[in-house]
Amino acid sequence: KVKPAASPAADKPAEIAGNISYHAQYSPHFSPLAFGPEEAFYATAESVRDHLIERWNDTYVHFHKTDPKQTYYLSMEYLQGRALTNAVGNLGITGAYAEAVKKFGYELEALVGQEKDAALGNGGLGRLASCFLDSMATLNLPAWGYGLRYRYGLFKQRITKEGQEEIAEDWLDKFSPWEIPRHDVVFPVRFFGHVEILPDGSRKWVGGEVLKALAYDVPIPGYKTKNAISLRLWEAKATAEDFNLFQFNDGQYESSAQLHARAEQICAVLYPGDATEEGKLLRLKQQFFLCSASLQDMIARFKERKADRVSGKWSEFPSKVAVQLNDTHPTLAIPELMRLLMDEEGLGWDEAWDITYRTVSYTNHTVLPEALEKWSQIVMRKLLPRHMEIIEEIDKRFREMVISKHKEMEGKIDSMKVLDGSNPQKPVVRMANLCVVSSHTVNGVAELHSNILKQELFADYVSIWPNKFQNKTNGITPRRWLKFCNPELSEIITKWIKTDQWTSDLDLLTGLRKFADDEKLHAEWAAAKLACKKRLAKHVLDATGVTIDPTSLFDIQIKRIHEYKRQLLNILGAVYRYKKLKEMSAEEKQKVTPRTVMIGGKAFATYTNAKRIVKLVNDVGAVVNNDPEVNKYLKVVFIPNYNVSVAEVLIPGSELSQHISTAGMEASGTSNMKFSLNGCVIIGTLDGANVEIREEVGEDNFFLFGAKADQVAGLRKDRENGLFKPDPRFEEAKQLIRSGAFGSYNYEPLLDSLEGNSGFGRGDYFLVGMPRRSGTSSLALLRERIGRCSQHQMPSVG
Ligand code: DL6
Repeated sequence: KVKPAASPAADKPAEIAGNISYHAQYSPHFSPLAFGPEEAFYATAESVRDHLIERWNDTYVHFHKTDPKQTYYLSMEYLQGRALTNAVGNLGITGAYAEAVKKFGYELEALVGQEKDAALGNGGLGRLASCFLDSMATLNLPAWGYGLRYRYGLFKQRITKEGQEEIAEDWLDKFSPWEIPRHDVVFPVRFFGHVEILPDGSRKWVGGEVLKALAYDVPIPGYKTKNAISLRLWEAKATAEDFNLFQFNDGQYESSAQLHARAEQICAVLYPGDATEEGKLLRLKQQFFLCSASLQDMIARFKERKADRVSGKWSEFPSKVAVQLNDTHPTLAIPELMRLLMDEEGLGWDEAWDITYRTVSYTNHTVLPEALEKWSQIVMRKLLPRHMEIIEEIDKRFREMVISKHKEMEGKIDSMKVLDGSNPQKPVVRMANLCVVSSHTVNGVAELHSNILKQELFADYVSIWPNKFQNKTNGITPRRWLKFCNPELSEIITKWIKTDQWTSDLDLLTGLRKFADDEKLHAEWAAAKLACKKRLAKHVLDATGVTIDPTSLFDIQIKRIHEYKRQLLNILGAVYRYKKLKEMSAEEKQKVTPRTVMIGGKAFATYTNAKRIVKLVNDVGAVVNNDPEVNKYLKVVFIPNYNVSVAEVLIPGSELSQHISTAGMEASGTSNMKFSLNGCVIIGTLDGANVEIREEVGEDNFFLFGAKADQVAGLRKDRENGLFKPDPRFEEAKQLIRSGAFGSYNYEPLLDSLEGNSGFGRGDYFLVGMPRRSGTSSLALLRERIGRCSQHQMPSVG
């Protein structure tokens, strides 16, 4: 055996530079004569990957020997963002690499900017998955993530005169230096076909089409530890046998490679449009593909870790394997584990069920009815006939159990059961119900949300399983979201509390309390904020061409565009502010705090109202920013193509951030945590994790806004009963838009959704026009606090 040469000593920039040079020559993807920033980035990343691979291999061997219980996180989404800064930061080699790349005439930051975001996710749910991986690696946990290797990530958002345009995001345009194709890790995944009953009475799923799942591993390094875990992403492949050479030679090029084309579709994009039957089928295929490949892999590892572990040891499975379902998207893991245990490993129903139940847990991330997945039983039976049988059996046994053991709940069975046939034309499988019935633990993602689950959405199940439901408030990694993205503030914190241990123990930040009134700290803090604001202003100029004033108040709302998140309320507020500025005398304007309102986020391609909101923000910005009478006091900027890297620039530069969802609708939110960590003040409703953030930062440091969750139903009723008296400011803002002040685009449908009986059939379902019950207003408090925190005077314009 020849021992391979070790990767360069992590603390020797000269050795590192040699290794980068080695990669430029011997892992060539470009002409060896070129070494521009792009080539330098790839060679540097490959050099860093050498360190990762060593740790990642050692970690695998370690856990192979110690055979602990391993957590597997199953998620359709991972919003990884860029990896270089995080990798060198977690490995503690940032300085050495910065020095090494200088030898080629580069700054490390410039190379970092060459990396494409891995945007294999949509929003908070995907970023949470990525934060969990980082944290689990840092906590030395034996954990893996499983996902899909989408060819195109979440679309790139381009803003044109028409509004948002979606373009395929080509994160694999060249290649990803972080992934390792695992040609030794391949599993078959079947679709369609039929179920055969074998002579011994057992069942077997046969026929249909069989694709291969090929693993790509992305090593995830922990911070200040050697633990490096895996994010295993599956790619769908067809084989040479599926290629019809005869047809090809006969000129029938398309039909000769049909299965290859179908394989490519599976991992082509994240969340393909599901308005058509084909789209729905493709999404279901994606979900099953992830579940089947991942479970086969887990079972293979379970067997591999103890070679003598044969079928007699299946009862050990739940003490070695924990499967966490990230929302309902990977629900098919439940019937697939049952199928693998029964049909492939020969276990009986009871044993397979006991193992499955003790292995699987489910995290709920939403109470929005339209986001609670329901799959057509007809489609499910066609695509996954054996799984449909298993789901039917789970449903039947659940109903029998309720009748025999919880007679008092019999009247509730209809809403609790898994299969809903109330519309015989369109019978569906309720995925959340399947998860609750089949998981040993169910959690919500913030205290308020978990309480809503227990008291409303899943209340009936609580009487059957009182201990099944838990809360696990979301979290974020303080490395990416403070240490690496805001080095200025991080250094100040470390200096004042005299330790950098806060990077893995955030409670240590309370050490700053005793300096709360120290002017020197305030001055340093303000200087750091200004530096971040200048960086943000440069980003805005580069991305939009709009110049913003870094001394103005930076007021930011960045998140997926959705009516419940109420970006519409925010922009109506900006419209009103604009109108009042127009009415002011020059003298009055002098008293106004200049403000830059920034809104960013992607609207799902088929979500028309969300796209109208994007268009409105852009149209308002175009007028306000070019109006010489007001643009010293107000700018409105739509930040295009919001993604992880953009967030890393925006959040450190924020002073006020908006988390104003209709109470009860935002399960948690995680950007609220990132903003708070970066010294930004939140204006928010008592929703999701806002509630807990407010408890931590104190009421005086949080601008409370709007109705509470338990008032929302009453407010909607009031509206329905005609008891809504519109706030004149709300009416003025709508009127100004209707007047054509922001262009001739037809905003009527959007404004209509705030009135009468449009939208969900109940006008202004999200309570944009009726954000709070009359009475207490936090506006006065808000004015006072903004005035204090930003040293600016608040405008008197609402
Ligand atoms: O739990 C992560 C994240 C929460 O922070 C957000 O509040 C929540 O909206 C999001 N949920 C989803 C699921 N679908 N929807 N809507 O993305 O999860």
